[in-house]
Amino acid sequence: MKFFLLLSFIGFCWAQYYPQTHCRGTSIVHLFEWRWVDIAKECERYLGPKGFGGVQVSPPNENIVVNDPPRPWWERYQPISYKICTRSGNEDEFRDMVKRCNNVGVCIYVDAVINHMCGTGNRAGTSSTCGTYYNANDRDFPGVPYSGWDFNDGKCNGEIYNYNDANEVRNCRLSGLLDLALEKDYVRGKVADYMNHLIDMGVAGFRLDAAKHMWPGDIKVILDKLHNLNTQWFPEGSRPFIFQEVIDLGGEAITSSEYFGNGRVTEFKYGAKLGTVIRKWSGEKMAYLQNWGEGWGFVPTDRALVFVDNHDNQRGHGAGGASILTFWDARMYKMAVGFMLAHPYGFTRVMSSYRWERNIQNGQDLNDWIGPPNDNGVTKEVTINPDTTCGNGWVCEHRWRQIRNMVAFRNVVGDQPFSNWWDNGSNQVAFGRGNKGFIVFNNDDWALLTTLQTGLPAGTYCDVISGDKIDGNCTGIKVYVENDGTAQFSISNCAEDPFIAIHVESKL
Ligand code: QV4
Ligand code: CA
Repeated sequence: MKFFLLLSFIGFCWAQYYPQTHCRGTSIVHLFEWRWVDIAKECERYLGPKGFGGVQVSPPNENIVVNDPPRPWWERYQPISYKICTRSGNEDEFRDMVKRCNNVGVCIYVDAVINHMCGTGNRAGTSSTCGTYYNANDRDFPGVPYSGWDFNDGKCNGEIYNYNDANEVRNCRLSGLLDLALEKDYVRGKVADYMNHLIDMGVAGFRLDAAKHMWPGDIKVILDKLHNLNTQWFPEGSRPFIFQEVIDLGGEAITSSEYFGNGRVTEFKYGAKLGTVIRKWSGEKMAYLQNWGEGWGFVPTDRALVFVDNHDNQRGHGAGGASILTFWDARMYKMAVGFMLAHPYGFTRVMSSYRWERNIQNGQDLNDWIGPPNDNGVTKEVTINPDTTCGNGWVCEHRWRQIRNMVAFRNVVGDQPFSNWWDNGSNQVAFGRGNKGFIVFNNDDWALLTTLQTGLPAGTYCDVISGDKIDGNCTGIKVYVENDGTAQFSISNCAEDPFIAIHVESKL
């Protein structure tokens, strides 16, 4: 009995770093700007069956309606109240989505915007997604309610300029957004009430937006007020999974390690560096990835939330710069996402985007504000084409065969160790995950033809990048593993996808 108690204690006190086992899957997908009704359907028809562990949803709380520019995606990062009422849907639709996704083992993680309310530049009115009145000039948000007492004006009356001053970064306004006084019990109570309302519906955890701009101690007090997860789906005593948005590329007063006690942190170095390597910029090459992870100066693997791109840096917001790979660079993007999902480092998040008409002038996209596909501001439905891709302008990277199959690869290999590394000293590399999976990349400008130790049992395997294993057949490349575990790999540098991945469940 004592042993079980110890295990359950470890389980629960580490819960903020790992999703609940009910969330069957080792990756989550950010369905950016999707409507709740569409997410519910996607959980049942795709994410559950394909082994996605969860969905990060866009902020579900009422936000300001911005008309200039017309309905930008970023209006959802300017809260007006904590009513579940946005372009993605109302509370009933949200509740139904959580239930239907949980019922197929796909957990819901809410993007919690709790550092601030709307920008100071907005005047008063009811231009909000639920019609709630607000007066930014008077710091008046009757929908919560918040008043002047609840903001940091007394501590700091301006914007954040100096990222080397930790007080300024926490107490001043990020891009002019009214900064909440999170050291006040009243404000902490309102934020916790909002998050508990979501937890009681069945939400399994949170992305904490702009966490760098909140004191770690204030976050901790709020997290300690959170309820245990809903026992309709989660074991008694389960705690929410937490990942904090902290952009730390080094050189600032604030470091991500300050936030480790609260949960995981977003590791922005990951996507920036991986993009540089796959693009072969600055002399980087894939052979250098042998010590990928903490060896590259990233946070410890059990504190890292990793991704190739996110909703900010895929359009030049936030951090990462020009090296960030996105769906616009599809061939390289699939290699980067494939590498991320095969490698053991960190907890992985896949981006799922919508297309917009870029207008790049001097390296900046003047259309970086464009919101989701819509009809006069009403977000469009996610339609599914006969070939399983998405229509209506939704990119659905998570449905691309190469990415969907690598999400499955990560589930199959579990916690098997990084093994059997090989490289040609340039951009041809390979590595395994114990005796469960193996992946080979050719990012050089010449063919790869070599025999490698895979660590896998002998047999014929279907490559899950070029195809699928369907009814006992491979629709793509076959790989023959000999009794000694070796296999010959041939990858043209002109291949549509110059990488091959096999695992024990793609074996014939
Ligand atoms: C403008 C002026 C300000 C002025 C203000 C007055 O720039 O100087 O004081 O008006 O109101 C939008 C506009 C921005 C405008 C602001 C407030 O782009 O020009 O300020 O609204 O009206 C997203 C977008 C921002 C957007 C914001 C709010 O990226 O452009 O600002 O939503 O709508 C740092 C942080 C990191 C942050 C990242 C973007 O450390 O936490 O910047 N990332 C998260 C989210 C991100 C979001 C926010 C934080 C804010 O991922 O999407 O910003 O919630 O690195
Ligand atoms: Ca703040």
